[in-house]
Amino acid sequence: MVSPDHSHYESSSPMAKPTLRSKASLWISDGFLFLGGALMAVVLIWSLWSIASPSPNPTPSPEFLRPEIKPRPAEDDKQTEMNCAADGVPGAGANLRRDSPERNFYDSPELSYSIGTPVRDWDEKRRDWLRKNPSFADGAKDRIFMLTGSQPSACKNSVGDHLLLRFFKNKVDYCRIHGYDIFYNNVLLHPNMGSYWAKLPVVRAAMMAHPEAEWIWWVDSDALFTDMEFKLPLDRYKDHNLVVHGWAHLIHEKHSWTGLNAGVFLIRNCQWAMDFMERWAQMGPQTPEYEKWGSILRSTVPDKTFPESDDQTGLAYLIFKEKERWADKIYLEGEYYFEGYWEEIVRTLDNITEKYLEIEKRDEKLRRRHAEKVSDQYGAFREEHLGAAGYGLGSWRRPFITHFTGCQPCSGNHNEMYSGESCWDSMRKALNFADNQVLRSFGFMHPHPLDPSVDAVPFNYPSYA
Ligand SMILES: [Mn+2]
Repeated sequence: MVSPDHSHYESSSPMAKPTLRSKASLWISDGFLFLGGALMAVVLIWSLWSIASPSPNPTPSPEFLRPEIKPRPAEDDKQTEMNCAADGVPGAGANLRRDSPERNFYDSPELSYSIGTPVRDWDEKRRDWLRKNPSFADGAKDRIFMLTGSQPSACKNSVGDHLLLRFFKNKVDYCRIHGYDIFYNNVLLHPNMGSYWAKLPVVRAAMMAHPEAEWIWWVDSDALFTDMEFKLPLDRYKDHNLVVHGWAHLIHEKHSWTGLNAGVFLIRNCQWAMDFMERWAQMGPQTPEYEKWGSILRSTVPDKTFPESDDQTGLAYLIFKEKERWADKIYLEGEYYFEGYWEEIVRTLDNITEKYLEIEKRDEKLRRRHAEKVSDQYGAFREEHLGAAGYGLGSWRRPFITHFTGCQPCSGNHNEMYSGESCWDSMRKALNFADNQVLRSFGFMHPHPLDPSVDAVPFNYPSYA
């Protein structure tokens, strides 16, 4: 996305010294180890119990130490085989080797994956498909499908493709940890919808290609997860169909195009969204109306500085101008970094690392080695310590998504208010900050935020990692 207006660049402070190993040795003593072992037993019992029991029960019985694996009712033999270890994982019982032979919307010759071809009765069509493919019904209510992508050709910037690979790897890591599917698109699904318009046809196609998903989550190629544990608060969005990072007063009162950011959004796979995508796309470069929309947007959005119609200004316009039709179903998330501006975030990462180390000093179960697959559980444990951290600007919580708006890793162009170095160093720093959260489950970490090498972290509990 093109860059929004923001404050002057200030060069980030010199990188903090490596802290991981030196800190660890200060506080791990024999006494601590002994006490740690005893506490650990208590914590382990408590934590296993809290996983197994959905309702509060102050006197856990011994069963909780033997997690029970219940076979599901057999639909066919293969599926039972897949299911028996999958209890509690949403959608893990999905049968990938069976499609219902009954006719469904995929058999309708008049339908298309392309934007510009409106779909009717999509909610019913999706429901019908799920009815006929019941192994996908479990978990369908909250199922998320992530989308991202970049241009079809090689990057002009010599390290651009490497950076895109790292940004993509970060999304794959996040999705693997949370059990989400992800698709990376690098072709133009509509030949005339390039740059920031290119995502619209991808979202439209994905809605139809993935009827099992309730939510499609677009995340720009220049955005990355800097909290690998945080999960979208989907309950909060239950009455909404589109979620973007934004501030209502900036859109409704100021008609500002920077009142939201269109580089990350969550859209429900439903008829409303089909209609909305068609409406939004009507402002795009593939239509004869493109120039007209350029002037309409420029005349109604005072801080828009360039003549072309763009997706972000178009989205803001639909919210303030066609309020009755759309705004009720659009959630402007401003509480946490649904996506956040890198220049504001990257300078806070060292302090956040310190704060999280302090939490881990206090809570042994957070230092416990565990399989990557159960990382969600440790994210929930950590959450208990983050009540005072706050969210967003000024918080010491790990920022959820850091967006390198204005840096353009692939082209190498960047907004003139930053030096190229600040962009590239900040990207490496944020990528390593995120990577450390993943690598520790594999037993390694970067010793310093800008160091590409890694050190092994001690295996034995409760050494710090
Ligand atoms: Mn972007």
